Amino acid sequence: MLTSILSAQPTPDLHKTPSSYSFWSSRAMVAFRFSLFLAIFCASSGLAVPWPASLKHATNRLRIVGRGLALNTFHPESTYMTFGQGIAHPLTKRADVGLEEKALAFIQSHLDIGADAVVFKSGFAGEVADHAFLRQLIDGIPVGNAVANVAFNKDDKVVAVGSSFVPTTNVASSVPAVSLVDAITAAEQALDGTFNGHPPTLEFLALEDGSLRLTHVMQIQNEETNLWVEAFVDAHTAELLSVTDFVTKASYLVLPIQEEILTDGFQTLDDPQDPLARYVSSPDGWHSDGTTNTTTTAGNNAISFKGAQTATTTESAAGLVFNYPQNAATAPTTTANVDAARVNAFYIVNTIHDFSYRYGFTEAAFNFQNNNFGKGGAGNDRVTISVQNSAGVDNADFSTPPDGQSGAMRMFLWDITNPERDGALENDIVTHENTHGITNRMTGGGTGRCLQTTEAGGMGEGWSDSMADWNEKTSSAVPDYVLGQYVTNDSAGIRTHPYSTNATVNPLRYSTIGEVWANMLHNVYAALVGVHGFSTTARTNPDGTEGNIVFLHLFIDALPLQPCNPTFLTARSAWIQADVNRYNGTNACTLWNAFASRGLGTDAANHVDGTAVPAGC
Ligand SMILES: *[C@@H]1O[C@H](CO)[C@@H](O)[C@H](O)[C@H]1NC(C)=O
Ligand SMILES: *[C@@H]1O[C@H](CO)[C@@H](O)[C@H](O)[C@H]1NC(C)=O
Ligand SMILES: *[C@@H]1O[C@H](CO)[C@@H](O)[C@H](O)[C@H]1NC(C)=O
Ligand SMILES: *[C@@H]1O[C@H](CO)[C@@H](O)[C@H](O)[C@H]1NC(C)=O
Ligand SMILES: [Ca+2]
Ligand SMILES: [Zn+2]
Repeated sequence: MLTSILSAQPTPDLHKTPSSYSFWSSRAMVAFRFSLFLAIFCASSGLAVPWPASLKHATNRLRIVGRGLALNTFHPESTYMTFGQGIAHPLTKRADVGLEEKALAFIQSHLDIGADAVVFKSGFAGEVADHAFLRQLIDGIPVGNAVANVAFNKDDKVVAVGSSFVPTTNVASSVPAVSLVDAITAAEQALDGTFNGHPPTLEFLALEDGSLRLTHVMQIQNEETNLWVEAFVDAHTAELLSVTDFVTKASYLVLPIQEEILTDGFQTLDDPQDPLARYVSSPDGWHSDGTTNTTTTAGNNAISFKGAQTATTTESAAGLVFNYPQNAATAPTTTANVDAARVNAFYIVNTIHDFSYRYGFTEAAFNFQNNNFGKGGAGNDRVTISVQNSAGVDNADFSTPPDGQSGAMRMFLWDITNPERDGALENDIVTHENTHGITNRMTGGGTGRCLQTTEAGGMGEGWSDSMADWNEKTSSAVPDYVLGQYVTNDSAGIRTHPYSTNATVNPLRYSTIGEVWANMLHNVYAALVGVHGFSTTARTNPDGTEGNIVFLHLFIDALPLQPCNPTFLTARSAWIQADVNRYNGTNACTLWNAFASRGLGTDAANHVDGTAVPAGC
């Protein structure tokens, strides 16, 4: 059940013919497209309408964890404001005030709270904005799901503030009655997993009924059931109250059945590494961790191996000549094909590391590296890539624990064809998974906790598809985009519709939620390339003015700018603000028109389409 690139949905046609399932109301059907797990839960419990309150997908998520435990997690709604050219903060007039100090001062005045009610969590200075991430504090204990983010532009003005701080009228005693050991036992039993030794914390947790519970927070894993969560166990009752799910799973996807051949071929790339990466993103190259050089698919940014890291070796190549052609006629598990898979995934993840670094996913911005070369952030967290992982089939997933713990990519075999196909050989799937790591780390300050609601998690799928879409462009043409053609041997890929600027080809709008975020970004991309043209060197030169470069800057810049658990509305606002920060708002109308073309205009709200754009657009 815990899947990422697409669901393990047993009746794949269901999504494509919603009208034939009259059992569900249209709203339930929308939710069904959006959340497979939710829909299954509702079907079995006989509920026709999963969301009594229409906005719950912005604050909740029903999760099925471990061996089928259903948990409804709650994430207080974020308020979010952006300020264009910026507003002053209380310490504006003081010279040399640090990010932490001014962020704390601003949030105290903005929310009218005392200095003892907020604590700095993390922050970093980006190229065009500085970002601070804060948490609510009660009796010196942080509230795990009540957070804030403040962004400052380079004129020292506040340009964005998000907050999910909650009222503190009903707060549990801050002295635990249940020991940590007992809490861990309770979590292990409830989740059918094992505490992984990562240092536990004591945090308050805001619940939907307005109460604040004291919780022991610890990580629980179970490889067999694809479980890796942060468990929040009530420190007074030992009840499991909530989880942060680090494994990114899809929720609205289908497996189509028609088949067609993929034509893209393999190429030998000599020294594909960004030549300037040695000075910028990977100072010691791809085959060194900063102290030791390797001749294997193990380096500072990633390590790729078959199956389990402990059980199987990485790929080795004398002289770093990784020349392992795939043999398409034989099973993926044959030696030559395992070699090809390890090498390809390693190459893609390193390439993404290097170009995303140039656009702002740096050490300080919580990226994945073992050695951070003293540039900030927490190290020892290169991406682990398990190819041909046996935990699943017809899928892939990516786990994003907090900064300082490795992101874990797992690629599975796809059994639709004979011989089977390997997801590690389909670049859009590797890109999709790797992008989950980028969005989960950059939203909310490196905690891995801020794409947890149904809506934010669904948008996470959209960013991942959008990055794959971006990555495959080679000219200013913006053809319809399909993901997952190779592994499925299907020209329709694994989504319900191709991504297209043509509303006949892809009719999804804001009101249909689900996959539409990726199509909105496809339209934004097409509009920007239409205005600014296309650069063939966007991966290695982020300083160009072309539309695909502008797009990726705004994509990355908006992530730390948006609030924890963003909605379509707040994520869109973050893009508009990102454009002000970097381009002084010159693309505002281009962006507004593209978002409005799919119903996300200025008058959009509560998943009702709006096509209005600001005056002058
Ligand atoms: C690792 O290789 C790089 C060149 O790729 C070289 O500059 C560096 O000195 C080597 N480091 C060690 C420890 O051998
Ligand atoms: C892929 O689909 C085509 C067309 O349906 C079919 O001829 C071919 O055998 C399929 N390839 C595999 C490996 O299943
Ligand atoms: C949009 O797609 C439809 C269906 O493929 C096609 O008939 C139509 O010409 C397309 N419109 C444009 C503007 O390309
Ligand atoms: C930026 O845009 C604002 C209006 O939105 C304008 O007043 C200002 O002059 C612009 N700054 C630059 C450097 O173009
Ligand atoms: Ca890191
Ligand atoms: Zn995904």
